[in-house]
Amino acid sequence: MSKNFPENFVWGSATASFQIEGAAKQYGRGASIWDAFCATPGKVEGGHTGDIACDHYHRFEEDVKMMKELGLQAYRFSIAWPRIQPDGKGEINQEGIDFYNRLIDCLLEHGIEPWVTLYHWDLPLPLQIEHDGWLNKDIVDRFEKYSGICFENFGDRVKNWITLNEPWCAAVLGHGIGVHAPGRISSSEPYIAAHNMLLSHARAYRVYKKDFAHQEGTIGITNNCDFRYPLTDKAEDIAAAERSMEFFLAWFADPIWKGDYPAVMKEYVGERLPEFSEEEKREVFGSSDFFGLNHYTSMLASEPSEDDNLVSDIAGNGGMIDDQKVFLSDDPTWEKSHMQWNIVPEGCGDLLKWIAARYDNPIIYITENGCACDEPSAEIADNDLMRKNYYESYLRESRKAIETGVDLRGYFAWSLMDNFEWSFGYNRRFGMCRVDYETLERKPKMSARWLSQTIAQNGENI
Ligand code: GBH
Repeated sequence: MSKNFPENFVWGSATASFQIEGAAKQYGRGASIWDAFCATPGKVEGGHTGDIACDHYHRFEEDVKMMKELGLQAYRFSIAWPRIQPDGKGEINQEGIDFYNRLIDCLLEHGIEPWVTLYHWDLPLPLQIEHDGWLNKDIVDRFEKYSGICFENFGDRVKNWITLNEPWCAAVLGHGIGVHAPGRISSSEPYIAAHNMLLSHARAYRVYKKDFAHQEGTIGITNNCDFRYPLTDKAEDIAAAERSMEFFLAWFADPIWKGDYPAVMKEYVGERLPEFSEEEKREVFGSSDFFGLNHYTSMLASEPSEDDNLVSDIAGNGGMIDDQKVFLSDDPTWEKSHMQWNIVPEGCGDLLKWIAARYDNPIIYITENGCACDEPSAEIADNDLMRKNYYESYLRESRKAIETGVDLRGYFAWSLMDNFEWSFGYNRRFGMCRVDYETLERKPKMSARWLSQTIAQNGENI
């Protein structure tokens, strides 16, 4: 068996508009729910905002050059909806279109393939204030229009589209426990938001296939999933781990790959789980050309005992934990990242296999994978051995999964550079390139140089 990754394996890195662009109030960009969330006292560490971020809006040429030097083949970025339609529904802001045209052209001139996410959480604020954002079904029509504008303007050059990034986060973190914009806290809204996101995704997919088929691109959704191992080999713990996976990933993936929500969710959530009409089921089923996966960490799952405290506000585990009836814990031997997320490389391989088994071996792309390291100085950042080891071990397990038949076609490291880490502000660094937030200077860290060599030999060094 060759030690290489498959021929044509896509090697890239990823970012998101709000996390890097800055120029938040310039060039006709409207406000997003994240601008409002940042302006709400106590929501973001240090009161940080996206106003300047990494100033990528002004420095994208330098950033593309850096990608080229690292040998990246693909770059996944997101489009800020409020830059394209400042109020989310009406007029197009030409300056926004021009910006992404410049970025896309620059990438192509450097031989880097653009992978474009339409929505990475920066919803135009008026849609939230006037229409309740993802809670209102009329978002489906609005997302359709916005997507169409993007396909029409960029689709001659962009051949890889991702509709939504991590609807689980927008649903659970944004509408369940309120740690992400729009900051809602509810036990029913996450299911409604998720439902409308699935319908919006599917609509964008159908429009692309119907009206833009001549562009001959691929389009899919990216879901995130933390893997779950059973705490013990007792049947009820094995069932708890499986149930947790269904609440995490199958919630979003089953409707697309199987045609409806998992039975266990219908049973446990009851009438708070919206239902798809037969027509909607048909629209959602089969609406993704590939399985986009963002993966970072794993946890242990068990059947809750009487004294287990089911805390519904553990960030990341989600308010839905009350519905799942699963108790989550850590294996004390697992190393943790600066996010306190467990570093569990074999979880990555096992998750890939879980997806392959449940969804009939779809084409998978890892559209995000990475590690936060505490890097107070440039010297420490330059020695990011922990991140290099993280990439290497997760990639090794990915390759092993490929060897068992998993159809993994690409890997995008999160993130190209240090950036605005949502509610943690600029205090958590995920970048393979350092950003000095004073001077805004960027510099590849050791992990980036390692990834660069890895790409050059298609992973033979792993
Ligand atoms: C991604 O989400 C985002 O797409 C990206 O914008 C962001 O910058 C990046 O990750 C880093 O945060 O609390 O131990 O139970 C990641 C999705 C969901 C992964 C919650 C970790 C919680 C682990 N995350 N999960 S834990």
